[in-house]
Amino acid sequence: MHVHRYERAWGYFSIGLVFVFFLAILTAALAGGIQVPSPVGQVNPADLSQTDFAKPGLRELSPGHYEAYLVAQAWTWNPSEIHIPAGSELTIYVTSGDVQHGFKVEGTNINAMVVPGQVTKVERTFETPGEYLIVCHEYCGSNHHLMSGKIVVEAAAAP
Ligand SMILES: [Cu+2]
Repeated sequence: MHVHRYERAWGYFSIGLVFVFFLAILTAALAGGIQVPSPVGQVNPADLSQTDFAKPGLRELSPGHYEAYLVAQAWTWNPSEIHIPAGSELTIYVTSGDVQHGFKVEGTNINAMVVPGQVTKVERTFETPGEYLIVCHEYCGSNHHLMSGKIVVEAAAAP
């Protein structure tokens, strides 16, 4: 079979690109520490009262370190607002009490699935004061588009 030399060259180039992209993924995962958000625990979605999600909300672990337990439920986030001071490190545990939801925080790289029965964990340090919109990006029913919340990062008080 005759293959034109340009076609052969582009073929080799395309195969080479696959290896370049694969190396980029390996570099990001191993050297850059970029990981896909993965479930860190399991809960019974029908009875969150026996879990850490019984009282959703923000907890201060130490100065500048917070954790938040967040429950996604059609069509709200509980709590719908989280307030932290600028420069805080925030760990968010999120689960769903009903159907599958999506968890995206605008202006950040936080983007994860919220699956009933599973606990999703995301971490980030919020340096810049402002309001960060939380949206559900997985269709979860007729009022999906109304499902939003926010993380309010407050500027440190002047000394
Ligand atoms: Cu939704």
